Amino acid sequence: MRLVIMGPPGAGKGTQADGIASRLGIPHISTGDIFRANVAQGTALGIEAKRYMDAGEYVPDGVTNSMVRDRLNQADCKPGFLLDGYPRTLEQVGELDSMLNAGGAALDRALELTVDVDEVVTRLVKRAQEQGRADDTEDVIRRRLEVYAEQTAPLTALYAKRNVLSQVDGMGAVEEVTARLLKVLGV
Ligand code: B4P
Repeated sequence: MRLVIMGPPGAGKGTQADGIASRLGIPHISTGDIFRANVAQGTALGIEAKRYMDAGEYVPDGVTNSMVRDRLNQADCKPGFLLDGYPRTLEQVGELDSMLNAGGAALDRALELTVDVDEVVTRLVKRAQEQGRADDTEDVIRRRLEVYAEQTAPLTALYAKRNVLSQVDGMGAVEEVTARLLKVLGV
């Protein structure tokens, strides 16, 4: 299965993607996790990405697209993958299409987690207290939500037009949301 999971910051993408991908036996590819690993290792990619992430902005498409292209070309992605946090812009959608088309494949499903804004802010403020992520301060959270609304929310209409979008309620306990996602996927 070739899947993407979308939703605003704090919707539970990373949380849910872990469980779903291991259940399906496919790799969970989180662009946010890859950027954070690079930041932690102090690579050139990490140094560049950190500037944008700390401000709540998206990392430029050129950087993100080539990183995803390299990852999807690895052998473990042959049977499928779950992309978490990619695509986030119209240009990234086009790039993903061309990466898939090159291998004669297409996206099976785009899962969109829907949540209330108040709930998202509560979750991220809690994570800030627990993990101290640099992009979980209140100002940056607000900016991330704005960037999501401007650049990423419109992408769901595009996937709906292609008949691959499934909207799933992301409110409630983690296990309840997982059960809803698995039901939509028929597993
Ligand atoms: P991400 O790592 O994708 O961060 P995120 O949007 O905050 O989602 P995350 O997966 O962390 O949160 P989750 O909802 O699971 O991106 C970070 C940054 O990287 C971006 O701002 C951008 O700068 C850059 N970036 C990444 N991809 C990019 C791209 N394609 N293009 C350009 N830039 C890119 O969980 C949030 C919290 O909620 C957690 O603490 C979790 O424990 C909690 N939670 C989850 N589900 C819950 C539930 N049901 N109930 C209660 N709490 C819950």
